[in-house]
Amino acid sequence: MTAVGIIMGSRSDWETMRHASEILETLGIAHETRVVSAHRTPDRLYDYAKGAAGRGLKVIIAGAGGAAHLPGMTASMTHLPVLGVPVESKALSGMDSLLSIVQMPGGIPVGTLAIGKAGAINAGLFAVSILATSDTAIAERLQAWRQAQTESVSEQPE
Ligand code: RP5
Repeated sequence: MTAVGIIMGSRSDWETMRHASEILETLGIAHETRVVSAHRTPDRLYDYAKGAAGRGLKVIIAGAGGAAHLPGMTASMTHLPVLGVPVESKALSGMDSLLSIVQMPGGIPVGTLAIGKAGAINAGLFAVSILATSDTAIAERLQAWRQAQTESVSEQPE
């Protein structure tokens, strides 16, 4: 069953959000990817957020840039954990995206990651951590991945 939904405000966000998809792929987590814009396709957003839990999704990763309302609006319509990825915008280098996503009013949380690629990777890993709390096989795969990462770090700079 698909466990994680990755949504993004525009196809132009894919270059960033594909990194979330890739880490989920690496760790064997079934996921889906969709373009869902808070501003341009509000009805699609409503349907996606309202239907997510019922379809069996466990976590939603939402990436958006600029006036990035997608993660917050998604969180307002589902009890599932929503992880927000601020996409690096051209005009303000993603500071607009970051502040739009991170400054949620009390009551509707969005777990906000870093701007850009690092945030997308970590959103994927965070989603895996959430799933791992109730799935031993996923926890073992995540621990093995972390161990491999540790072992790949050389002590020598060259
Ligand atoms: C946001 O506007 C999207 O998330 C994207 O980051 C930004 C620009 O979108 P495009 O004009 O490239 O479609 O809604």
